[in-house]
Amino acid sequence: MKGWMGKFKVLSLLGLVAVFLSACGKENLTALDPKGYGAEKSFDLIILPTVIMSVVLLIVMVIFTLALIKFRKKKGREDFIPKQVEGNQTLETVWTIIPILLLIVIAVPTVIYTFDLADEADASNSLNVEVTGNQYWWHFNYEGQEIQTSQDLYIPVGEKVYLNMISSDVIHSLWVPSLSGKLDVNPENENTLYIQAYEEGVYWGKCAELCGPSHSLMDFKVVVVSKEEFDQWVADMQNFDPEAEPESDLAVQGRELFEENNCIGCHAIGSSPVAIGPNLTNFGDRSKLAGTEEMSKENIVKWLLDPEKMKPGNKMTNAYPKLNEEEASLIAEYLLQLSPSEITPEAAGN
Ligand SMILES: [Cu+2]
Repeated sequence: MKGWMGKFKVLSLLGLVAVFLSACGKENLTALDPKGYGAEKSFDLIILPTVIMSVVLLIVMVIFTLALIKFRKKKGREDFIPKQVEGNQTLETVWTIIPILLLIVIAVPTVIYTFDLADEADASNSLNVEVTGNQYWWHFNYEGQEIQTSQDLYIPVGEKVYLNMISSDVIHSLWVPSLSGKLDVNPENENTLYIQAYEEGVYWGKCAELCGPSHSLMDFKVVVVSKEEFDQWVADMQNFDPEAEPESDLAVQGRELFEENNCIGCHAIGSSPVAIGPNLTNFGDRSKLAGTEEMSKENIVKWLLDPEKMKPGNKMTNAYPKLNEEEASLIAEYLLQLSPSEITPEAAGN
């Protein structure tokens, strides 16, 4: 009975691990299916030690099992004591040298890749994006391009894109598991990471450093598009006129409310560097609301009526006047039509 219970526990644990791993695979939030240079190198560094250590484990378990069988207490030989061996220079030398060799085999590629992934030699002739981590969202400033945006980072496929990262508050960590390794985003010093994506698509990114009550909701997307699409997106973002009159009457009313309530004090629309809250230039194109929620009018209204409920500890909760449902709905109309480009996460596919 006891044995069965033990097996049941092991099976349940394996089941849980399987569920956990499959959840990680959702929305390509996985380091096990690399689609970018940094992720590929990181994956290699997961596989190499795993294979080496599995072989070591296998050999140790085989020797352990053989010893268990060989030196078992046998009937009629209960008092038998095997020959005691003390000190064996050959054995001791072997089991010191083998682990050293194995560690060298793991260390060499680790050191090479570490330097390789920190290499900034191409930064001056590549696309550079200044990334600011905020509780609990990401700001992207395309250096020299007059483009500011939040939450969705557009990059061209195949090219090295340098992310120069700083935090406006606490320590965060940027991680797009299928494209790159992770790197701390500190308030004091700028850290640089480059991303080079192999395939077009939308890749899920996360903050990987506990940074407050909504840390687990600090998600963002990397939208990888072709070079032509990227150039088109850049042109669309640069040509966007934040002053242009919205097409629908509801959106016009929403915009009036947006101005009356001084939303613009924190949220810039256009290339203004104000980034107390997320830049809303292409809000209507975003793949998700607040990082994780479905982008819908209903959810925007929910957010506007009670942001604290969707993202506990966010700055907006105490910073804006309470709206009624009708006002929230009009503002949502205005925000949803902020769509400068046809190059969107939806078009880039998932
Ligand atoms: Cu964070």
